[in-house]
This record gives sequence, C-alpha cells and structure tokens, in this order.
Amino acid sequence: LTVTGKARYAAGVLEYKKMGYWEPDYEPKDTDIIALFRITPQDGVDPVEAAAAVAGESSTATWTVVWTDRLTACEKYRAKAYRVDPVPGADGQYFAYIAYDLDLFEPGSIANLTASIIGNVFGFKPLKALRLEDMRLPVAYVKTFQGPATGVVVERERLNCYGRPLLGATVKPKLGLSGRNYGRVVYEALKGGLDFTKDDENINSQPFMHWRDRFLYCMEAVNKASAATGEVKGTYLNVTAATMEDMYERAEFAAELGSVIVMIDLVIGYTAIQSMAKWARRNNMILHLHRAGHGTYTRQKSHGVSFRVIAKWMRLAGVDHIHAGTVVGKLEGDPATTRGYYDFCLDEFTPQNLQNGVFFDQHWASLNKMMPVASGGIHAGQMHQLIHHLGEDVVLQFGGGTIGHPHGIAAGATANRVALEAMIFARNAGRDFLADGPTILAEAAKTCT
Ligand code: CAP
Ligand code: MG
Repeated sequence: LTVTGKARYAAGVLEYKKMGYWEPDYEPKDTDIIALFRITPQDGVDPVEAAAAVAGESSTATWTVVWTDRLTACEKYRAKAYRVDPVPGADGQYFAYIAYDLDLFEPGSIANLTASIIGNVFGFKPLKALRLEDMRLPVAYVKTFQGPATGVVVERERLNCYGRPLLGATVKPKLGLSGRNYGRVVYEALKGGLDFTKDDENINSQPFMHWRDRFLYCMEAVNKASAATGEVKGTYLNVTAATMEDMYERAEFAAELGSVIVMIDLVIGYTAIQSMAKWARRNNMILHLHRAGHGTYTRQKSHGVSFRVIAKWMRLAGVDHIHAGTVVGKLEGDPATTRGYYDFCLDEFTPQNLQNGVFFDQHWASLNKMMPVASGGIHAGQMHQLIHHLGEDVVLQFGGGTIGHPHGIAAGATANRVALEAMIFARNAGRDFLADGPTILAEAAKTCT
C-alpha cells in the first residue's frame, strides 16, 4: 500500500478512504467532537475521498500509510468522515461531517483544537476551498474550559443595570487624540447617559497617547461621571500589546485604577485570549473581546471559518463580551445568521437549526453566558430594529452615533439613552415597537434632541 500510495499520490490520486478515514456507518459517540466542513474538491476529485482526506489530515494521517501506525490505536485516533451531502444550490460544494475522538485533543486548549481542525487542511491541494461551518463540542470537552468568568448575570449585578441593553460608544477618531482630549470624550459620553465607553481596536500605545496616559485620563473620567450620575460606569481599556508581559502590565494597572473592564483584540491569538481570560477571572475583571481581524477568514462563504465557530470557541475560552454583529449597521451580517451568533453567546442549550447554519445541538454545560456586543455604524434612529433583532442582553455601541451628534458628545449619549428607554418602555407597555418605532422616536425627540 505504501508503494502504490506514493505512486498514486504522485498521480494526484488520494487514498484516504482506503486508509480508513471514511466510515459511512459510523455513529458518532456522545463524547466525539464533530466538525462540519464545506468542501469544494478540485475538478475530478471524488467528494467522499476529499472528505476522507480532510479527516485524515486534520487527525492522524500524512499522505501515505506509515509503519508507525502499527504502534498506535490508530482505529480510535483516526478521524472519521461519516457523511457527505451536496450543498443545496451550490454546485461543486459538499457538506462533510467528520467525527473526532476526544482523546485527540488536550483538555482546555483552543490552540490545540485549532491546530488540528483548521491546521494543514486549509492549504490542502485536492481542495479548491474549505470552510469550517460549525462544530459540535461535547459536554465532556466543554467542561474542560473555564468559560466567561463574569458573564451576563454578574455583569448586570456589578453595573446594577437590568431590563435594558447596555449602552456604549467607541471613542473616535480611531487614532490621534491626546490622553486629555480622549478623557474628555469618555467623560462627556458617560455623563450623557452611556454605561460604557471603549477604546478602538487599534488604540494601544502610540506616540500621540501612551497607554498609561490614556488609562489615567480615562479612569479620571469614569470616576467623575460615576460621581455625577450615581451610576456604575466603565471604559474598556484596550490592553492589546506586543507581548503577554506588556498585556499583563497594562491589565494590572487598569485593575489598580479600579477599572471594571479591560479589552483585548481577537488578533492577539487564542492562547493569549485564554491567558487574559484566566487573568480576568483572578482579578474580577470583565473581559471585552473585539473581533478585529475576523473578516479576513469569516467573510467568504466557501473558504475560511464561520464566525459561529469563533463565537463557540470564545465562549469556551472565557471572554465576557464578544462583538457579534448588528444586522442593520455598516458591517455585513444578515438577521438569521447574526441571531445564531447571539444564541451561541446566551443559550444554555442551542438546538440544531439548519436554516441558520446551526448543524448540531449544542449543550453549553453551565458555562456562563457571554454578552454579545453590537457595534458598527449604528445610531439611535435604529433603536427599534436593534431591540427587535438583538433583544435585551446586548451592549449597543454607538461610536459615530454618539460622538457625531450635532449638539455634541453628551447630547449624543443622552439621545441614545432616551431612545433606548423610550423603546423599552413602549415594548413593556405592549406596543408594537417595531412598527411604531419611528413614531416612538419622534415622540421622544420632542423633549430630547
Ligand atoms: C465601531 C467600531 C468597531 C466595529 C467593530 C469601528 O465604530 O469602533 O470597531 O463596529 O465591528 O471601528 O468601526 P462606530 P464588529 O460605532 O463609529 O461605527 O462589532 O462587527 O466586529
Ligand atoms: Mg473600532
């Protein structure tokens, strides 16, 4: 087999089926991890063989049989492609179901999981494209992760804020403000009625504003706004940095100053995210994750990783907030798919929903809920739509939609708070707030610009 395997590989023929990575009769065990890939085989490549190849390369195999297979329980360790269906309406694409034994993975490590599942296979020659659409993570595996340390329930308790979405704003312009002017924006926005302000994804420690300066001015603004309003306020201090040492140093300074929340960007990587989640748990700190960079691999429909999988991984990793889309804002995202991401953040159990691309039931095994964050081109005029699509457990973040208000930053914040409260009031009074949204906003605008 080794000799013919080499010869056939050279001729572009795959033998993963023959090597045992295709098992159409396989019944996945409750403890198996299951991955659902959308595969687009190269012309002439048998889709089942391509699925077997993905199973092989993402578990134990190399391109040929090796002698050392005989030294392992290879039957158990081989991932099993067990089902391949053509994708309705997408010529040449197939959904491949692949089951992995739990023993293939180190407990509690997203880095380890991803090195297999989105490792070599994504550069694999027999495939034109490959997309990881969904995963079923068994309870036995979920339980090896810490999950969000604070989560939605305790966050609301810490903020003393119930019955409505939380409100935030990203300080703009994205780059260039000095620490003092930045602090002014934070104060105005919080005093005007927001719960949170937020650093932008690309604010770290640039020459125009070093991180310590930003942290000091921001926390002065938070404390003053809390004192002025009697409400608990916060600002997401972005601790993203070049090294873990720098991130810990920044996060510790934020804790010293009494911040309730720190922020990281997805681009720091899975291990860094898990490290910061561990730190946040030890320090009673809410951890906000900005998904900067995800569009590079989540956006294309036939290649990459669906954001629903990233959202699942991040709940395991233990972030408390995650950017999950807006439906109506400036960044792409349709209602059903976005709702699916929100469900992954908030459910105790997410049922299969094939129409929304949710291929499996998912038990969350009592992991805390993660607060979804809607951000990107949204404003008070969309309040009824935002509440309709996204519900109550969400942070609505209006950057331009606060700081761009014609009457100033505090007026922008007040407009958002009043629009939100008017809409929640209408909803609680049993009004059809979606249909009447524009009228409700116009009524509120009579007394508040
Ligand atoms: C929003 C934002 C956020 C994006 C992130 C920006 O500003 O600060 O980073 O919303 O997108 O830089 O665009 P505005 P997502 O409120 O002024 O639009 O949440 O989809 O990851
Ligand atoms: Mg931003």
